[in-house]
This record gives sequence, structure tokens and C-alpha cells, in this order.
Amino acid sequence: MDQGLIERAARLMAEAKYAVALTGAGHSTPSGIPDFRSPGSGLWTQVNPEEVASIQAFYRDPEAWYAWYHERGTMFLDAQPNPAHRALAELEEMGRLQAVITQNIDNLHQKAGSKKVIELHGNTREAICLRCGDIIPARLLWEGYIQERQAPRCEKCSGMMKPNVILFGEMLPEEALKSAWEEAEKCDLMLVAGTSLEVTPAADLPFMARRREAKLVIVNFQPTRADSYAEVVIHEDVAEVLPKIAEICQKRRSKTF
Ligand code: CNA
Repeated sequence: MDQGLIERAARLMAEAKYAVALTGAGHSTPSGIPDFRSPGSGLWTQVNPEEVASIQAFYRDPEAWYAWYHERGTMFLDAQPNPAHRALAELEEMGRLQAVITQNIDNLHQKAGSKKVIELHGNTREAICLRCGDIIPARLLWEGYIQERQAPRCEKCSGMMKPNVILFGEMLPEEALKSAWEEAEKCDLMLVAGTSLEVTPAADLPFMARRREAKLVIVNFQPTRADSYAEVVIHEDVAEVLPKIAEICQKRRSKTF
């Protein structure tokens, strides 16, 4: 691993006035959750997203959708944060990171202790009734499904229940999107970690930040289309790199006190 690049990334983090992070599925692969596009292991290398992960597929055959999704849904509930999640929570705690914008639905930033988390694609903690909008803990949904093996219905209005995640063909939550845009416009540094930057509008955020003169630090196994605009690019494991960045920031902080 190139220690020089890590030192440089840490210095940029430590000197930034308002740093934010943008994370994607690669941030959670060290927690055992496969991403979408990594060669071989990525979910979309095995199934067709339009057939399984769209709102059209959900409405077409909710039973089949639940049969496919329930293992994945319960995996998210049991997953635990990895050192990359903890590093971002530590950076926030020391005042070096102001917010995490995530495309992930796994709740792992919050489990690691991050306070300001903007979830662009919803979350798997909750389930929502598509008729009355009632929200229940997802654990209840999965317990019900595993017992009955039927697409769960709302206890209040009998509407169809769905994990509170955004499927292909659905709008992103307006509030979250607005907050993410605000953060991208406000920040002077964006740390991009574990995302292929293939899915808009999240993929546009580093470019929005860049247009406002913010610096970019990218940590991702594979190259992204924002690499050539970044101050620092590290093609290594987020779970190795981010703790090192946090550690250097912590040491610099101790020296200044
Ligand atoms: P993606 O397109 O699968 O990209 C992931 C990127 O992360 C790839 O470029 C990999 O090279 C890289 N990567 C994988 N593991 C690591 C690692 N340990 N260290 C460094 N880099 C790594 O996923 P994106 O997030 O970019 O795409 C957006 C999708 C992913 C959103 O719609 C999410 O809802 C969705 N998603 C979320 C989860 C989750 O919540 N954990 C899991 C799978 C997919």
C-alpha cells in the first residue's frame, strides 16, 4: 500500500473545513455483503436487475419477489460494521467529517456510530405499506414472511408491505436527495469510498462538489470516471485504507492539543 498517498489523503481530510463522504456497496463488502458490480461476486453479474430489483417486478409477482429477496433482507439486518465504517464514525467524532451520504441500505454507518447519515436509496431497517405509508421495523416483516411464506400485508389497511428500499423504477426520497445536493455544494472535500460511480444521481455528487472547487479523495478497488478529477486516488480496500487515514488524523489532532 502506498503510504505516501494515505498520508496525503489524511492531510487533506485534516485540513478540510467541511469534509463529507460518499459511500457505496464496496464499503460493506468487508462486512460480507456483496456489491453489485465487482467482477464475479457482484450481484448483477449473477441476476438481471430489471427482473428482480424493479418495482415492476415487485408488483408483477410479489410472492416471487419475496422468495428471492428475503434471504438478502435478513442478511442486512444481521450484518455488522467493518473497520471502514468505524473509521468514518471516528472522523465524524473528531470533527473531521460532517456527513456521510450513502447509497447503501444496510444501516451499517449508523451501527458504527455515524450520526449524520443521508440514505439515498432507503434502508432495510424498515418496511413500508405501499397503500397507507405505515412504517414498521423490518424484523417484523421478515418474521411474518418466514412463518407464512406469503407477501406480507399491512396490519392497518391490508396494503402490500415492502422493505423501505428504493427499487429500480422508483423515485429517490426527495429530502435525502436535497440534503445530499446541499452537502455536495457545501463541502470543500469529498471522500468517495467503495462506489463504482455508475448509478446517478449519486454518481453526479463528486462532480457537483468538484465544480465548487472541492477536492476529491477516492478509495475504490476499480477505477471510476471521477479518478482523473481527484487529488488522491487509492485503488485498495476501504477497510484497510480508511482506518489508516483516521489514525493519522487522530495523531495530528493530539499534537495540536
Ligand atoms: P457497485 O456498482 O457494486 O460498486 C462497488 C464498487 O466498490 C466497485 O467499483 C468495487 O470495485 C468497489 N469495491 C468493492 N469492495 C471494495 C472494498 N472492500 N474496498 C474498496 N473498493 C471496493 O455499487 P455502488 O454502491 O456504486 O452502486 C450503487 C448501488 C449499490 C445502490 O443502488 C445501492 O443501493 C446498492 N447496494 C447496496 C448494498 C448495501 O447496502 N450494502 C449492497 C449492494 C448494492
